[in-house]
Amino acid sequence: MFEDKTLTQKELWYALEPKLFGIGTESFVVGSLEFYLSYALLNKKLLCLDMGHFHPTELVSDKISSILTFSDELLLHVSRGVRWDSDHVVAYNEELQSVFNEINRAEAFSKVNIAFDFFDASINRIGAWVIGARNTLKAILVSLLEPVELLRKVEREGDWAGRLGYLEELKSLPFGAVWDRYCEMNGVPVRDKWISEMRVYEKDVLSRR
Ligand SMILES: [Mn+2]
Repeated sequence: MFEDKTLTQKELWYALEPKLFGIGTESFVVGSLEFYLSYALLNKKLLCLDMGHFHPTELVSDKISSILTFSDELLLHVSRGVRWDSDHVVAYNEELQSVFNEINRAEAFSKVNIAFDFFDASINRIGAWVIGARNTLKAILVSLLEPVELLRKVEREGDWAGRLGYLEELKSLPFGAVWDRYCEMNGVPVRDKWISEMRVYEKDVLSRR
């Protein structure tokens, strides 16, 4: 569908982002998932999944593999929902991890265009940006640590208890040490050291504006 387009081309892409609104418009929302998914597939546009614009019990991680079955690419708005509202600072939570696990398991990092849009006007904006960016990168890194081949093998063998067992054991492996090492290798602050750097930047740069 988008075979002649790559991330390096400065071509204007159109994406449609469905939303489930919770304030007064429940009875009629033009940009529903059903409407935009159908429109995007029919008119060869990208569908954008905003992690904060679905029903609180509806998971974006559940939708990725199904949509990629019919669309070559996808736009992912990495965000954190609060009720039906989006654009809150990305937290490292189960759904964030599940989204990237799904992308990795589907070998779809080249098909999912990952984008940010989040803020919190009540906190330092550098802090908001860094917290959300680090959490997203951490979730991507942790997804890449998953032994997907092993999981596929036990699944193919019909060893469901084995699959669930591995998935559960994976959750408490020491991924924090890998993340720390990754930060160290890339010359960025390890663990909470970025917080003091943020404070210095706030004092020396932001306060002068
Ligand atoms: Mn959005």
